[in-house]
Order: sequence, then C-alpha cells, then structure tokens
Amino acid sequence: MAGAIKESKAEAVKRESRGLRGTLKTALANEDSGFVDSDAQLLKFHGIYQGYDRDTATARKNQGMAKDRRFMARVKIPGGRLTAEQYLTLDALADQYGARNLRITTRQGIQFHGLVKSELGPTLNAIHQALMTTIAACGDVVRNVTATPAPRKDAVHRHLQEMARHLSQRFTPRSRAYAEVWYADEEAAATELPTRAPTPPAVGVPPAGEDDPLYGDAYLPRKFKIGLATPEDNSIDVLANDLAVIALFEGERLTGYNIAVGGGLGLTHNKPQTYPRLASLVAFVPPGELEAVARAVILMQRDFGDRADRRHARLKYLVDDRGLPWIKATIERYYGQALRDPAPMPPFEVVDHMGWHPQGDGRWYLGIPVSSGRIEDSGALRLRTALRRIVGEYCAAPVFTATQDIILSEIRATDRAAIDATLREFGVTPAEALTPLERYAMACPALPTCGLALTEAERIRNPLVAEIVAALTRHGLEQERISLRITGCPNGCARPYAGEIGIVGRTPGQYALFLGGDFPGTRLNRLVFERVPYAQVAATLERVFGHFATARLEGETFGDFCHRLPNEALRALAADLTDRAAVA
Ligand code: SRM
Ligand code: SF4
Repeated sequence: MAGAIKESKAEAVKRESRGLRGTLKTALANEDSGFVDSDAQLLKFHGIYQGYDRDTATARKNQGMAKDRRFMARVKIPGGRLTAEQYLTLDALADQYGARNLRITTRQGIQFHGLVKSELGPTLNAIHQALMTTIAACGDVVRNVTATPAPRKDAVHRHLQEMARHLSQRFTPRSRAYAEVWYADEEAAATELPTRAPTPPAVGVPPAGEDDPLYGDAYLPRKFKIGLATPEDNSIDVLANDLAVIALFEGERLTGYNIAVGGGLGLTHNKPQTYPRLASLVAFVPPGELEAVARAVILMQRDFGDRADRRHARLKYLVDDRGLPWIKATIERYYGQALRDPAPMPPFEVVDHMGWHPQGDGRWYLGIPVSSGRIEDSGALRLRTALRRIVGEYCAAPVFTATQDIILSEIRATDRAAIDATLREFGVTPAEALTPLERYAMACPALPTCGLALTEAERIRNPLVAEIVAALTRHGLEQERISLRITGCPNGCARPYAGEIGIVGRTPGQYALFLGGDFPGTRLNRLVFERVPYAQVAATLERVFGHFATARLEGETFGDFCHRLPNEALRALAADLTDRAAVA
C-alpha cells in the first residue's frame, strides 16, 4: 500500500489521473501524432497502445524523420462471443481505419493495428455504437475474461459464457473518463450506457457511476486476468490466469467452482526472479458465490500486490512470497467466510473445436483455423472476405477462441455445404487438411507492431511451422498432437511456456527453445536451448523428434517425453547444431 514503500512511477500516474482522464481529452485535439508518456500509460486502460511502425523506424531515423506513430486498439470480448452484426461492424472498421485486418487475440479479443491518432475517436465510437467496448482491454485492471468457447446449447457452456460476461462487467472500472474522452455524442458521454434495451447484447460495457470501491484511485498494481473453464475443456489455458475458475458440473447441474490463483507467464531473460507460473488450486466456491470470492481475490491483490516493482507486481509473486495458507486466509478475510478446500476433479482435457460440430439444438458450429489469429485477405487466401460473406449471409455468430481461431455458430444443417464451398472459393484451408501441429500452433504479433518484440513471431510462423511439420513427417510423426507456441520476446503472449514446445525470441534472429509442457496446459515446459539461430530452430527440434520416434515409451506424448529426459540428454542430441545453445 502507499506510504512505506517507494512506489513505481506508474502508480503516481494512475493516482493523479483523475479517474483515468489525465490530459487525454485535450491531447486528442492537438496536432501531435502521439500522446505524452503519462497519457500513453492511461490510454491502456482505454484499450489503446501507443506504438510505432518498427519496420520503418531505422530508415526514418536515418533520414531525420520522426517515428511513424501508430496505435493498436483492443476490443474486449468476454468469452470471445459476438453477434453477427457486431462482427460485421468490426470488419467494416478494418476497412475504414488501420491496417485492413482484424487480429484475434489469445484472450478471445480483437485487435486493430496501424491506427493513427485521428482514427482513434471514430473507431471507438463505432465500437461503442455496436455495443462493444475497449475499456479495460488493457491496463492495471481485470482484463477480458476468457471462457471455453464451444457454442454448445447446454447448461455448462451457457453458464461459462454468461459468467464471463457477468464478471467482465462487474469488474470494469466505473470511471466515466472513457465516455468523456471518446464518445462524440454528449448524451452517450453523460449516461455511459445506451439507454435503449441492448439488442444485440452489450459486450463488457461497464455499469454507470464514478465511485469505484473495487479499484480506488490507483487501480491494481498490475494487469489481472480471469479465465473460466471446465476440466473437460481447458482449451483456454485457464491456469495461465491470475484467477483460474474451473466450473464443476454433475451432468447439467453446477456443483460449484474450484479456484486457482497466481497464474502468469511473463519472464525476463536472465532474471530468474521473474518466471512463468501456473495457478495453484486454493479453494472450492459454491454456486452463487463466485463473484464475491473473485472480488476478494482482486481486493487482496489490490492491497498487497507489489506497487514498487512492476516486474514483481503480478499476483503470482504475492502467492509465492506469502504462501498458499496466507493467500487462502486473506481471501477468506475479504470474502467474510471460510472457504472449503478444492473439490476433487477429473484431469484436464482439451477439446478440438475446429471443423463441424452439432450445437445441441439442431444447428451447427464450424471452427476455422486462423493462422496467428490474423483475419485478412492476402494473395489467394481471402479469409476476411470469406468470413464477412458467411457471417452476413447466414447470420453466423462468431466466437473467438483463445487459440486465435474463429468458430461460426448458429448454422443450419442445410447451409453447411454452401459454407464449405464459400471457404473453398476463397482459399481457406479446412481444419481437417491441417496436421495437428499446424492446427494448434500459435504466434504473437511481435514485429512490426509490438514495441517489446526482440524477434519475429507471427511473420515467421507459417514458414517455421512448415519446416517443423516437414521434420516431423520425416520421422513419421506428422499426426502427433503437439502444441507449439511462438513469441517474439519472453513476455509470453502466445503462452509459450504452457505449450509442449515454446519458441521464444531471445535476441534478434535467435530463439530460446522451451520443451516438456503438456498438451492440457497443466505443466510448464522448461528452457532447454537458450540461443538457437532462426535457421537452426527446425533442425534442432528435428533431432529431438528423431529420438522421440525411436525412444518414446508406449503412448508417451512429445511433451511427456521431453519432460522425462534431462536437459543434458536433449542438448546432446543437437550439440553440433547448437554449440552456443547450452544453458547453465
Ligand atoms: Fe500480451 C504486453 C499482445 C496475451 C503477457 N501483449 C503486450 C503488448 C501490449 C506489448 C506492450 O505492452 O507494449 C502486446 C501488443 C502487441 C501487438 O503488436 O499487438 C501484447 N498479449 C498480446 C496479444 C495480442 C497476443 C496475441 O498473440 O494475441 C494478447 C492479447 C490478449 C487480450 O486480448 O487481452 C496477449 N499477454 C497475453 C498473454 C496470454 C494470456 O493472457 O492468456 C500473456 C501471458 C499471461 C500473463 O499475463 O502472464 C501476456 N503481454 C504479456 C506481458 C507480460 C506480463 C508479465 O506479467 O510479465 C506483457 C508486458 C507487460 O505487461 O509488461 C504483454
Ligand atoms: Fe510483444 Fe513479446 Fe507479447 Fe510477442 S510476447 S506480443 S513480442 S510483448
């Protein structure tokens, strides 16, 4: 808390921001292409990142020109679910402003890249008109709440979706700053919420009112993430969240929730005091009590999280510093009641949502893999056009997955063949034509939009995955289900440490390879090769694949195999390729 410690600069910016206003409104009206640092920090709470085009930065500098200032806006979509109309609004915005594409995020949101300052207001207003929002998509608050995406019409999936939306709304900051700064319509700014009954439903729009008992004036020490899954389907990597909620059902009856705390993946290379961590099970919460317990966890982090060192500010460090008994007792104190120990639950599984599946009400949903979540038209692949046409013609409601893919729901059986034909016409590869590795590979945006990227990720995903699939094929392993995640730096945005293979940008052109996670997301992988030049990444993995093909135990997965072998054994396989790759 304030007082005894020396708080980081970010804390002062928040406290002095007058409820996230800063000088944003006046800055928006001036001629500058960007915002001053303190406003740029506040912009994050409004769902906006200030950056620049990194591809042109050096050339521009050499010519004495300023950086090409660009912004990213992130739409918060709890559970990833939109109506067809909402999707079409986002699609149209991609043509009006920014980079003519939509980027599905690893937390089921949508990002617009390449915006210039004057486009921010119109973009946010159009999003608001379609009853969506970017508030709290970023910043030191509860971010987009993720949920198992399957649009099945049963009590389990309905509950997860409704709860994701509910928690997201309840934990959205109440400040009117967002409305004041961005909404063109004064009435909207005054009321914050549209006055008419929202159809389609509002997605993550906050309740009106300024007083914010949850966040106070300094908000949280750091970002805070919540995910909702079931043991039967952990396709969202629920344990990577600060607060992981595992809903337990007997048939269609909710029996309660196991909650786990302290997940988070960011690390800094060579700083062992920073590390990825999966959330630890802490308690069982009866039905009807989840919001109150979640609030207690958030309040604990607000009051005890580290406000001096942002690298040590996530809940995961509080959990490790204080220990689980203290954490549980403190949650109980804020909640006001004792909590039961976690209930027994089955092992986690991951359901494949790609391809056609029945919804359970006579209609169907179709999962379409999207490479790195980038919905665009590029060469022969015109994914954006195909999706626009299908969503528009068949009123197919999209759900974004935490694996950066899209599910189109509410489809009649009689429309399936025509939809398949549309996808073929626009060059979209169906899920069945991909190998499991291609299907499950993820990559973060990295260059040129991410200011923190050390290496490429999204732009090398397809060629690198193709090389790795070729390597697997040479060993007869192309049908192995292996999760692969690529990021351009160690922050972990595509959850590389929760995959069986994590390829993490180390220095320009070089990657660290992490191996040995499990597919259902319950075990972190570990650093095996520290600096592998890009050109050697697939070859290095191939050595491990070769050994796996001959020395695996019966039924052993690739992740389990790498987990079983010591680092020395894995490194020895590729010693001639990776002389400089050994780690201490
Ligand atoms: Fe992330 C920062 C992109 C999910 C951990 N993340 C960033 C920024 C905003 C860079 C920045 O701060 O300047 C990236 C913008 C890049 C760009 O050009 O768009 C960025 N993160 C993303 C997305 C778009 C990656 C993607 O491939 O989809 C994801 C947006 C999710 C959303 O809709 O909210 C995204 N980021 C994640 C995840 C995965 C998750 O939550 O499931 C993680 C790891 C889990 C975690 O939070 O620990 C993640 N992002 C980070 C971190 C490290 C946080 C830490 O505690 O160390 C940073 C850097 C930071 O916060 O200082 C970061
Ligand atoms: Fe940027 Fe690093 Fe996140 Fe990739 S992992 S988007 S490079 S912060």
